[in-house]
Parts: sequence; C-alpha cells; structure tokens
Amino acid sequence: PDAGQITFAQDPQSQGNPALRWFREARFGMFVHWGLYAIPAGYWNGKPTPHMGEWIMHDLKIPAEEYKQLAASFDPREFDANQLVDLAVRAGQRYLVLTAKHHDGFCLWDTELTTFSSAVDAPLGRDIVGEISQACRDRGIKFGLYYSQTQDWTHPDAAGNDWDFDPETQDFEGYLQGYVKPQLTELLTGYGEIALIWFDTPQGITAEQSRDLVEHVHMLQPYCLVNGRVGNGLGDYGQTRDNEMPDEPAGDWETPITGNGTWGFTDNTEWKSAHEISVTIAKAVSRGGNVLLNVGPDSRGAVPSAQVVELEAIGDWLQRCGASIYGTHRGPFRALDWGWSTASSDHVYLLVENWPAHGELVLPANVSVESARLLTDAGGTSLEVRGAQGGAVVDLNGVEADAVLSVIELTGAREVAPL
Ligand code: H79
Repeated sequence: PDAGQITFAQDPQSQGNPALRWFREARFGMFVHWGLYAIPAGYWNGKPTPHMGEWIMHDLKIPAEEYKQLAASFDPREFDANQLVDLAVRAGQRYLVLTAKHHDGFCLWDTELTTFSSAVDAPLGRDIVGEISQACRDRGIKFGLYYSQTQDWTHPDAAGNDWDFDPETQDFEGYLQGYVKPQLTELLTGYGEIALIWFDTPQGITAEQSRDLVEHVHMLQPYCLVNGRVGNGLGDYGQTRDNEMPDEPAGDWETPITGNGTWGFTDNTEWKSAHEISVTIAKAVSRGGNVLLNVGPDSRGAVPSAQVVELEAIGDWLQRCGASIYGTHRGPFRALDWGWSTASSDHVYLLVENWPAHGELVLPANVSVESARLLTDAGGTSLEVRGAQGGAVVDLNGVEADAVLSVIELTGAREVAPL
C-alpha cells in the first residue's frame, strides 16, 4: 500500500445492522407526509395555524371528535401511488418513508385497531400503505414507515393531547402494548420488506419502552432499520433534529428536511431550490449522512407542481453527478472555503458551491492529484491540474459552472505531507 494514499475513518457503527449497507449507499430519500391535515391545509374556519400544517389539530386545540370528522372528506380518488414513486425515481431518491400514522392518529392502512383510517372511515376506502409499498417494490425503491409512537392526539391513552384527555389518568404503557405494538405487527407482517421504521418525538418514553419497541421491530423483521427517535439513545442510526445540519457526527445518520416550511401540505410556496437541496445533500454526504427530503401531497394526493420542478432538477443533477453521492462516504478535505468533499474507494469528489475567483480551485496544501475532470452530462471534461507536489490547483478557467452544483472528480489524490 502507498503510504501517501489518503485513508478514511471507518464508521464506528459499521458493526451494526447489516441493512445499514443500503442506507449508506442510498444517501437521498423521499419523506411523504400525507394525512387528514392536507384537507384544512393550514386553516381552520378561516383561522391560520401558526406553525406546521400537520400540527393544526394540536396548535388550534381542535377537539378530537371534531377533527375526526375530516375523515369523511378524505377522498383522493385520483391518487396514484405509481406517479408518486415515479417522482421519487426521477428525483434520484433511493428510499421513501411514508407517514403510516402521524401525531393526529389517522392511519393510512387497513388496521384492525381503529376505524380511523383511509381504508374504513374515509370514503376513499383504500389501503395507501399497501399501494405505495407495492409501487416502491416494483421500482426497486426501499420502503419505510413513519409511525408516531408517543403522540396520538385522538387516542385517549397516548401523549400530546391535553385538551381532550387527562394526562393524570392516561395508561401510556397500555397504549404501547395494546395499540402501538399490534399496529407495528400489522405493518411489519402485511406489506413485505419494510426497510425502516421512523419513530418521532421520543419525549416521555422510558428506556425500557424504547428497547421494547426496537426488539419488537427486529423480532418481526431483523433487517428493518430503526431510527434514533425511538428514544433513549437506541436505534440503528442517528438522527439530527428536523431541518438540522450537524458539523461532524459519528456513525450513520440522517437529516429530515422540509421542501418548504411545513411537512403537511399548506399554501406555503417557498420551495427550496434544486441548488439549495444539492448543497444540503453535499454537506450531509461529506459528513457521512443521508438527506430525507419531504413532500406533502395535497388533499387529492398531488405534489405541488412548483416542487416537482425542483425535484426533477435535483434528479437531473444526480444523473450527472450521482457518482459523488451514491455509495460515497465522508470526504477527506475539511473546512474548504469553496465547498465540500466526498469519497469513494477510487475517487475524491469536490462539490464546489463558491466558484473560485480567477478560476483557480486551490486544494489543501498537503495534497497532490494525478488528474481531475468535471462531472457533466457529456461524461466529463478533463481539467488541468498544476502544482502536483502539494498545494495543487485545479484550473477552472473557461469552465462553466453547473446550473445546480459543480462536481469535480479527482483521481490519484494523495497526501504528500502531514497537514
Ligand atoms: O413529522 C414532522 C413534524 O411534525 C415532527 N417531526 C417532523 C419529521 C415534529 N414533531 N414534533 N416536532 C416536530 C417539534 C414540534 C415543535 C412545535 Fe410546537 C410544534 C413547535 C410549534 C408546533 C408544540 C407547539 C411545541 C411548541 C408549540
């Protein structure tokens, strides 16, 4: 082995669940927040909800019996799971996570535990988990489920609703054993391979209760990943807070991000651009993590067309530059003033946000490089590299920056001196 070859730290969690292998390669997924909250879409009797659309019941203290009436209007007959998953494919997303049950308790599958579902109380009468899981399977997209394990604002024994239910008399353990676990059994036995369970808001759950949920999931499907929000430091991979980009987390991790300022559909149209999304992906992958980007379909099941434009642009970018994202890991270069780095076993990738003045991209002073090329539609233009004995410079004069984010592939990058 060449002593000058740049080596990369192993993930400390690499001894973990073997399914982390697909998770590390995927790097980019689609989060789908869809439920009854798409009908009021941020307004209740004309009053706007102050925060995220899916929190409307909580934030406006809507009585459970009143909120549950929304199910009678949930009738997105035109919804086509194939179209939704095709969009994920076009966006370059390798996994999809659907809100089987969010904090409001409405279920998107045909569950024995309640009639409050898309299959029974809703005129739609369909099993959305079944439809989307099938569409994902047909397209080779990993399928995971979001499940709100602590909060359920329409369940008298769950957390989160103190305007209908009295926290003093609630039986939370009874809710976990008699409702949550049987529902997880349905989800993990009725829909084929489930790639991951995405729990949320672990406040108030004991370590024993979190461990019980992890063991329940793994007893039913050992290769189903459990996210860190199962609580108490457990789970197969770590999680940032919503919309957060950590500096240098250890191990395998994921950041969930909204496409605008809300998870459930509202009239908010401040869509993150393809460029902003690409920068988020570049930062996350350069630090060893994944990005789970949200879509909030409307009450008919449609993703707003302005967001589709950005998703398709990201997909186009990944067609050109995906070699720098899929299957890559933490990059060797830190604190670059022009962007981020990722690496595969063969190459180092430079994701350049700030195009350098004078067209000269300066690499860290202890690094030399054999060759460089630009990742483009056409398959790559060679770039001139100067200063091969360290402090190398990649010449970008006359090179046009990518419309989304420029990526340069380095071959033979090596340390010529300790930094
Ligand atoms: O599913 C999405 C969110 O609904 C969920 N996580 C993502 C993936 C989430 N659950 N809790 N939170 C996010 C934190 C919520 C905090 C707040 Fe509020 C809700 C701030 C404003 C509304 C409750 C009411 C806490 C403060 C005021």
